[in-house]
Amino acid sequence: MNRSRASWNKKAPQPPVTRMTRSSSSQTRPTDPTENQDSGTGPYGKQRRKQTDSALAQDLSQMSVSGLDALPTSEGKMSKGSCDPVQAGQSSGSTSSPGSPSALSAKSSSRGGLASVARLVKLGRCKNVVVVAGAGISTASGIPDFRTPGTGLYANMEKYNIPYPEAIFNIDYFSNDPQPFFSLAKALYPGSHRPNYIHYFIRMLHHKGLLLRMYTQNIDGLEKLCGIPDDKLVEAHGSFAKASCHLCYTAYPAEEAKHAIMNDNVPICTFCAATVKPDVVFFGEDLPQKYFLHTKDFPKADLLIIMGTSLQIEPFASLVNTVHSTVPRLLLNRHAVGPFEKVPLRRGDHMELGDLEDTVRRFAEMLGWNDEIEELMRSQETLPWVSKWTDILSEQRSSRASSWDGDIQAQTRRSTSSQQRQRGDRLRDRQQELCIIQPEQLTLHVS
Ligand code: CNA
Repeated sequence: MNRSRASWNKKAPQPPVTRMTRSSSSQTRPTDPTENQDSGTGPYGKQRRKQTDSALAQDLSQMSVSGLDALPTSEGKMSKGSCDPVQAGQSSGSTSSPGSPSALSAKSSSRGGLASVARLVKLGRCKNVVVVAGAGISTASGIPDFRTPGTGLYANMEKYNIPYPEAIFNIDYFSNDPQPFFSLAKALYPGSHRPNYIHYFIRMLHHKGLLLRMYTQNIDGLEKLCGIPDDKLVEAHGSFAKASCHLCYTAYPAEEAKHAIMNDNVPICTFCAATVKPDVVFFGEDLPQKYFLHTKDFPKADLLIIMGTSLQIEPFASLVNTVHSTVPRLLLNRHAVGPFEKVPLRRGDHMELGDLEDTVRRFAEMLGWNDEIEELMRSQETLPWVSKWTDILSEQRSSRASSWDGDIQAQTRRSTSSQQRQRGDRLRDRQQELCIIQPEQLTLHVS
């Protein structure tokens, strides 16, 4: 993973600008670059202009919001305007009155968005589906998200003894005290959780040849575990699959880092003796190079599915604004988030609010994929290597455990002058590499 210097306070530039930092949505969100685009340039625009495809025209006329009446709240957001029914409902603690502009707006979007999108897929209109996902797709696997009140990690921060929630992913804070992150890492490390129906739904999109790419913010590795191939997956916030020094970026064996962290030890860089961390992207760190695929993928997408994310982290959140303005966007979440908080919704935007697993199951039923997904889950989850995977790993760990600690300590002591020279060269190379690639880098940020 390439990194540049942290740029904490930088405002998120608009995609596809390539330098970005992690931020929350209280920051001024970049304007939707697709809003002023020629609506006829995308595949759906062309279809609409021809006005020959009545089925599609009907689908487009049904672009809808479902569940808005039932679940009108968004999360942790300041009201953006009194005419926003979501915010109005939230601030008054009640739903909109039947004749209010907000109610009319919600009504005019009517129901059936999920069915409309299912129909488009069945008509063969969506062959380049991009999925954008967040922690909400893994709560059904027993992994808490960040922001869900009560169960989210941010609501349970006192046990990590940090001054504010984001500190746990702040690289400077980590540099000073890695313990809060390591405590969290113990809970998030892949191994004890299994992919759920939602992950397998996405794999089925791939199986059907429809998945252009999945962009996930998750670090739990469940996408890979359910069989979504590497070339279809962008783990935008990194993963636990690799580890390196947080200071000089020297690679460190991921399993050894895991072993140390799980045993409440601090993995130490064999080069500069700074703390090693899993290659999870912190605020102020660059996103993986693979993230740049978005510049090609999003303009090519003919359907965008956004699942289980609060769209609060930049630059990831703004990706959803980089599909063509005529491309349908489907939000599956518990709450309206990001551009879906605006009323009226953009033409072509759909949202289905409620429990994600329930929604995805209904979506799969509409597509006629449910049996196949169930079968895929059964076959994958009962594979002998899958069920034994965690056991094998932990057996390997414990058999190597006694030698690891000694090895690592010995390695740090064994630093001969020739090794130091070699490492000096490596560091210089690394610095040069960073200088060369710096303009192309992405940095995660929080505001
Ligand atoms: P978030 O800010 O916690 O948002 C999650 C969203 O999912 C919220 O809008 C929830 O309402 C929604 N949600 C949660 N459960 C459900 C459900 N069952 N049905 C419907 N909606 C649901 O998390 P984001 O992903 O938006 O934030 C990005 C962070 C979270 C990334 O940096 C991740 O690394 C980080 N994170 C990842 C994991 C993981 O890998 N599983 C867990 C916790 C945090």
